[in-house]
Amino acid sequence: MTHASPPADSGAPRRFPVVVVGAGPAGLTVGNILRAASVDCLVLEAETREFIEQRPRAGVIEEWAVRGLEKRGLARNLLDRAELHSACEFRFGGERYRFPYGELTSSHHFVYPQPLLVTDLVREYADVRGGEIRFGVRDVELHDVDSDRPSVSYTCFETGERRVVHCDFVAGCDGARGATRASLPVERVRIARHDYGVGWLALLAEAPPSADCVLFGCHPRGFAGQMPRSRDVTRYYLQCPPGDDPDDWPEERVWSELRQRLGATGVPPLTEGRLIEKRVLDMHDYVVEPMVHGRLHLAGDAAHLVAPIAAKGMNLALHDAFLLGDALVARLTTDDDSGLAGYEQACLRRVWDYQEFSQWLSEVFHGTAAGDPFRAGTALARLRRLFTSPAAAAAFAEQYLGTAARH
Ligand code: RFL
Repeated sequence: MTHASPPADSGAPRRFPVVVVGAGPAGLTVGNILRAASVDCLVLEAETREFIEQRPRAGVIEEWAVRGLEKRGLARNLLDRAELHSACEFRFGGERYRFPYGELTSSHHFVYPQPLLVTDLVREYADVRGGEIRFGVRDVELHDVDSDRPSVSYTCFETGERRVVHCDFVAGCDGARGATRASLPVERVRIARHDYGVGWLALLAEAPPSADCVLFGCHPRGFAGQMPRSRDVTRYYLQCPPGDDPDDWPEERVWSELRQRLGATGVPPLTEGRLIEKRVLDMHDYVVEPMVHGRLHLAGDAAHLVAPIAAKGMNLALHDAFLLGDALVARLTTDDDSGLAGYEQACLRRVWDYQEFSQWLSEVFHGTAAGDPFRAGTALARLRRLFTSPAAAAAFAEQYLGTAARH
């Protein structure tokens, strides 16, 4: 919410050129870019450091995003430890079909769990580049973002006191449930939303991957997916009704469904293990416009959510963060405004491209189980086309890897 003027600060008011709200991949990347240029900034995070370093989420990072992190000195551990993937496998009609996207694009997916990336980014920001960060903050409020003297107030975790920070710019990187989006003027905001009408039971199993690549099972019982995360932990997904109760999915039921939906001629049995995460995600997307209001710039899930169907969300968050970090540095060090002026358009072109691809892929994944023979027929046609038409395969690989030269 935007408040006309900040409340009195119970301590000495501070001033930072930039306040970043949210220490996810977007916020921490912006913070690191600013610190590399010796621009001071303050990151405000609602959770503890331990919590954000362990929160399991994404795992697939596109090569252009890895190179963007590398260019900014943020990919050392990732490049040492990430697994490089160059193929995925579709299973449908009782058969398996390997899709070697690395051969088609010379580009790869890097598998590196989000908590490891966040751990690297926090360490680099706070411990190496000397960035300031407050954990456990409450009730973040933005003030006067439509003026050239914005400020941010929050309740301090340690003292319970209200603090005020004056700044030149606010980066709203506080994810899908954050507070900064509420500062956009109600009369100008447009939220474009798409509901898929399906849920995914998102699972983490304490077990080695069942295959060396991502698996997509398109089955009349519903979609199933396998995404390797590390040598000991594997993510699985099972399509389910939206709003389903995870408690209705005991371990035996989960493994039985996975075996059926990922079954195909000649495949080895799944490597089963204890389930350490089990939650239902209602699959939906949204895009918030404008992403910019005065001195507030939104980035990542705060501005746009893309269901994890095509593993794109963190990649988009990093794309925004590269653009925003570089643009803020240009503005604050050389008075060059061009990056900030073009920020929203540059973000949204890739955002809409990825949203469209997720929608396309959703039909491939879910069409077979839609209970509609027409949708099942067209879903199968899309799948077969990937393995019969080199042009269709090349187009799919480009979108799956995000390698288009222009968006
Ligand atoms: P984040 O990561 O949500 O970070 C936002 C941070 O802001 C904090 N926060 C606040 N701080 C202060 N005040 C407030 N009022 C605040 N409210 C919130 C939060 O605690 C948090 O630390 O947003 P960011 O940086 O935009 O990054 C987005 C990504 O996290 C997200 O898009 C991905 O996780 C999506 N996603 C995937 N993306 C990929 O690119 N590849 C994948 O393989 C992939 N797999 C996934 C995913 C998301 C999943 N879930 C849980 C929806 C798999 C799953 C299961």
